[in-house]
Amino acid sequence: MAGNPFPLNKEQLLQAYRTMRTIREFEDRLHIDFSRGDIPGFVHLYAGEEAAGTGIMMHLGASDRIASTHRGHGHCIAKGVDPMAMMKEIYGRKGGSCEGKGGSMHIADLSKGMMGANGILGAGAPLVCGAALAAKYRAKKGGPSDVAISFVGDGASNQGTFLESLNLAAVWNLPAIFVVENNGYAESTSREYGTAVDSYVDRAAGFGLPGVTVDGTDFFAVYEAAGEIIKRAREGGGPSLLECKMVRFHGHFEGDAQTYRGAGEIEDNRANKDCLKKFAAAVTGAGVIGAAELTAIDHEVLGLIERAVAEAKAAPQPTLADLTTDVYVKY
Ligand SMILES: Cc1ncc(C[n+]2csc(CCOP(=O)(O)OP(=O)(O)O)c2C)c(N)n1
Ligand SMILES: [Mg+2]
Repeated sequence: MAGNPFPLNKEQLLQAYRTMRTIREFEDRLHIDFSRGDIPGFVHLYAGEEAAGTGIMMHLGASDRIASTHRGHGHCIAKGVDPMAMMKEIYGRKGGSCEGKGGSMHIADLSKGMMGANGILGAGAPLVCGAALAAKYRAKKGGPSDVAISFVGDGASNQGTFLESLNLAAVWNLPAIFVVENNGYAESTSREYGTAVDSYVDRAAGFGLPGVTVDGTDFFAVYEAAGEIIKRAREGGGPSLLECKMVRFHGHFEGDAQTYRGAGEIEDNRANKDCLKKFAAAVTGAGVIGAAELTAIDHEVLGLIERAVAEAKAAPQPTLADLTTDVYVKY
């Protein structure tokens, strides 16, 4: 057996792969089921971006908090939200993460530190300042040194809420991290059309925050950069920004004809920028994990997603009486 050149042991590497594969299968299944008309509402898929959410969340526990985006399924799964309950939620059924009343863009599970997906761009960042302030206060009183992480897309990074949050986090020296998931598009608009600076590190510097840019399709690059900035935040070193450059495999939303994509772009993304393929090649190439072990996980995950869909389809819809529950207090 060759030595392990990775910063994670074998069990952790398998866990990382299982998480990324679960996100991918979950998303690919939603793609199919949405096209059949089985799923109500709007769905935005995270497929292709799995390494970012997974590489970051591997450093977090349940009491660390995150705020997600409209493209939130991957963040939820990586943060430990039950995919069975998520599938029911997306199908709008009882037993879903929010009892089927939120749907894809409102999945939340506070028991896992998942404060919510969010249909409003940039809305998670101020929430994360609040969560980070609470964490800082608790740590001062002898509690755990928790962090709070806001995910934001390249488009949403231009929202005032996001920019104000960077300033507030820096001024208050909060244990907050701002992750810009730069997939090059805001809906159909290329990043260059809407953002003047090339580097989010420069933007962070303008607010007094350290920043780092990584290849978001490389799990290990994300894992290492996130580890450093999360450790710094836990130790009182304050907020940071992490830019993950990545690609999205599907359209902006399900049903998007993607006429704005360059020739061969999607094929290139899938062939050369697939974070799962890259991860698998790295760990098998180093002789740390056998291809058969990954295949076994693939089968296990497929089974899980099959069960999730079957259970979701069999679950009842919320009733009219459910409409007025969980509005304020239960969460
Ligand atoms: C405040 C606000 N403005 C506009 C929209 C409409 N909208 C939804 S997603 C989106 C593009 C988001 O792009 P980006 O932040 O890069 O995230 P991505 O979809 O690429 O993951 C827009 C403009 C919205 N949901 N909220
Ligand atoms: Mg984007």
